[in-house]
Amino acid sequence: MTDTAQPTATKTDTAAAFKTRVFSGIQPSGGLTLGNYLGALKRFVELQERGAETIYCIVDLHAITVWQDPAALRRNTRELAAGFLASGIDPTRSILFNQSQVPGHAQLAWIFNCVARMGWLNRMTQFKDKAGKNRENASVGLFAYPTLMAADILLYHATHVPVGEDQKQHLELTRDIAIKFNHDYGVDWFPVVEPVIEGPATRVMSLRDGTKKMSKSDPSDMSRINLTDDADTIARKIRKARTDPEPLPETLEGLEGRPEARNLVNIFAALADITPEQAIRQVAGKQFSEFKPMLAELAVERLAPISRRMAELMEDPAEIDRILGDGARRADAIATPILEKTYDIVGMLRTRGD
Ligand code: AQP
Repeated sequence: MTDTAQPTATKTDTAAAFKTRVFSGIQPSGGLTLGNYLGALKRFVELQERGAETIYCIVDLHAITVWQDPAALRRNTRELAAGFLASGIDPTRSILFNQSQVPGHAQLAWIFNCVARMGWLNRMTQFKDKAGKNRENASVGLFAYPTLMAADILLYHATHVPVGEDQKQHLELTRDIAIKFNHDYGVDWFPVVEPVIEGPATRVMSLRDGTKKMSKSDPSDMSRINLTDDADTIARKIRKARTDPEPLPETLEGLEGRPEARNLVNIFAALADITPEQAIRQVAGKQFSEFKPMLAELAVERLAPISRRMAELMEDPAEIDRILGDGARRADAIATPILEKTYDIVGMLRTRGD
């Protein structure tokens, strides 16, 4: 994606010319983490500010691929919406909505279930990680998760998808589905999407294990910083973050084989809006006893206004619902003609006339 988010090269085809349209989503499967903020939300706001057409989705249909308590799902959906808004998403400039309010996602996903191959899905590492040893007992939805994700993106003819490193494989599958659909039906209909994986925090790691992704569903709350954590909790989690006994090195190469140290330096860089190279120059030679309080102070400074704003927004759930409903109507207006054309390409009769 270019800095100015200018329209990319256009291909005229059966649809309108493809232009830059950004789509991304986050699951309401628990509270937001620092990983979600740095790897996703902060970047979503940057794209909005660059003037791209931005569509952001709270992917509740994805969340239920593992069990969600219904009351918790409703609360988490509103809280995630509050997280988007508090981070700087402006619902008049971006479209913000929850996935289940636009039926086209599930409808297009079914078509893609018939395009994607079992072998492709069998290779998805996220399914293997999430299903663990209990594969036989995983939901069919968890297995088919990537086809729904492809539908989310292609339902809008999105061209650019900002995600963290963990979603790269799913994005490649989305490209494969678009290419196979276009090939099978002899059309040039779905765009081949570009992942936008940029910045120092495309993979924020657990504070307890620098080889594992920071995740909202990790059983240990100490492994992550939640956007709702207060200043004391953030400082305590950073103080207790696993590290090694060596001081910080002079260069990034010196972080080789030190995943926990590397993670904290990357987090520092992302929060300070500097590169990891600049970050290591600032903290070179410091012991963790000195670096961790610096990091905690910066994290609190950056996150406290967001968490305060989220709490204020959560006091008015009706307003959040209104914003999501309005976003869903606007998203649906883009999605419906694309879905209808797709049905037509596939050969489904459309005779209701409404
Ligand atoms: N640790 C991370 N570092 C960088 N980016 C991250 N993202 C998630 N964790 C990190 C990015 O956040 C977006 C939304 O992710 P998601 O909630 O839809 O699903 P996920 O990647 O599975 O996130 P979690 O926190 O691990 O959720 P659970 O625990 O429910 O599975 C994506 O762009 C993702 O890359």
